Amino acid sequence: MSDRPKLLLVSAPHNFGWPWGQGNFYKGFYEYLGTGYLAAACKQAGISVEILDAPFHGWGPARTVKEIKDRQFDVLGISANWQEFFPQCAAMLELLSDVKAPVILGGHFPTIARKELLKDFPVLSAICVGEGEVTLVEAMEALAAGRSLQGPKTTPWLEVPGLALKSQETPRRPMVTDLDSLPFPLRPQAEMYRASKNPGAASANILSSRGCGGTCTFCTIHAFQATNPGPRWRARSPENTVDEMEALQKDYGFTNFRFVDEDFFGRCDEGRARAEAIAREILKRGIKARLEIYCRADEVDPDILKILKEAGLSSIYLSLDAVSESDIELYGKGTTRKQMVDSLRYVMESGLEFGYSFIFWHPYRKVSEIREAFDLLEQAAGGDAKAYSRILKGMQTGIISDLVVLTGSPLEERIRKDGLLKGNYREYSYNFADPSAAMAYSLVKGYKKVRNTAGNIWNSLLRPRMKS
Ligand code: B12
Ligand code: SF4
Repeated sequence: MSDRPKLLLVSAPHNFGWPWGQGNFYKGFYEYLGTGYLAAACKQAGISVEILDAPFHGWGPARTVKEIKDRQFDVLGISANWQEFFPQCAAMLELLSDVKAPVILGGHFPTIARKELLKDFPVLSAICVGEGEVTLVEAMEALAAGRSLQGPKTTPWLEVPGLALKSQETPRRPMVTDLDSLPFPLRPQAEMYRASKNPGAASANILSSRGCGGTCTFCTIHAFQATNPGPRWRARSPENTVDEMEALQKDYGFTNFRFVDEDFFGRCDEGRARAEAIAREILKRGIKARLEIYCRADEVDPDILKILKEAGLSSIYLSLDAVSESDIELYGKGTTRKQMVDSLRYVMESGLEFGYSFIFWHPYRKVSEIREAFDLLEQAAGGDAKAYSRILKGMQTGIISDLVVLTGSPLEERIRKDGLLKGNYREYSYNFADPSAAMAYSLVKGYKKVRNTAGNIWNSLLRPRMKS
């Protein structure tokens, strides 16, 4: 180990929607900010750090491992947020089994499944429990300071809060409450995102808040938040948020900004006031920008949309999720059907581009309920055929969208209790309680498979291949 330990931060490979080796970001791929935030905190503390973003390059596990082994590092940090992508990360961890440096894994899924993952992957030295900026800096500093300590290479980490080690968990670390105190994330690929000809990719992602006040039972954001003490929703100030936008405009020329907050409005009055203040700050500084946000159906109304639109809001994504009345209860949405209908009306009347999602299939689905989703859309269209077709176009998940049972989610427990859960903590599937739902599901799924195969053939014939 050199004087100051070197950190290599890897965003684990994943194959979101298209084959490896073709440079994912060309297809409207989203920038991942987790490694950027971690690297910025390390850089600020004087720690030498390099980011390897495997999904951005379209690298699979083997290529990622080759890139890792071609580099010199004293600590390997791996980010593996998504449970659904974990098979690729698992393949990579297997191939890394001879790495001598300490390996630390972080993200939503690793935080939740830390005990099982530490047991199943001997190469892992530690898992970061929750947000990692402060923990990672302290872990790097502890290694630098504790080199003379006897015992395993991670002995100095026994003193670092926020870690799960093979032998024990260190005390929990409170969430960062003053988000303005964090340095802006490093963005090694910003230039390429901005220059992308694909409008979906040519946006800078901005994280203006963390956490969510929602209680959706299929989600694990609340479980992730609950691992460490602190408020469930925290926000950056409007000034700090707009400072970052200004810097991104000045440094790279970005004009499109995608707010990737779990919930932009925070489901509280303070969150709404902050959203308005961000809009005012943008207008005050005369920033010309196109904005995109994600939010819940119970958070939009014409007033808030008006001011955000003045500030550049061009597109909005609503998580509707619940297909039927009974889904609202099952999914713990806390949103009424009226709010769902109204939110669609408001976004349509505001003239914004919009998208929304339903989760159509789950173990308790009754085929007759599916109609309720389309009734809701018809209601939002108010009998206007043009409006209805516009609303239909906004449905981004499609009729095959199915529940992904996440480890640590309240639905995992319920489905297990009902004897319908299959698989293990890394990858669950389920049986349907109603056999006619099972049959209908396999029909739609078969159709989707055929459509995707045709789409892939079309894509691979038309899209120029990038060097992997
Ligand atoms: C960008 C994004 C994507 C991109 C990923 C692009 C990429 N380059 O990898 C894409 C579009 C591919 C994507 C896909 C999906 N996504 Co997504 N995505 C996001 C989004 C908007 C931003 C991620 C981000 O930048 N976060 C900001 C960073 C700072 O937070 P973080 O990742 O948690 O990192 C911190 C800690 O986890 C920790 N940490 C992380 N890594 C490491 C590593 C080390 C070494 C250490 C020490 C610490 C550490 O420290 C970090 C800093 O504090 C989040 C929402 C969000 N705000 O997180 C949703 C989100 C993560 N996605 C979500 C979902 C559901 C999906 C999909 C499953 C949706 C779907 N059904 O298709 C798919 C996955 C599909 C699949 N097949 O698996 C959910 C997850 C919900 C949950 N866990 O219950 C989220 C929270 C959105 C939401 N509110 O519903 N997604
Ligand atoms: S609103 Fe989104 S982030 Fe919040 S609990 Fe529901 S699904 Fe999770």
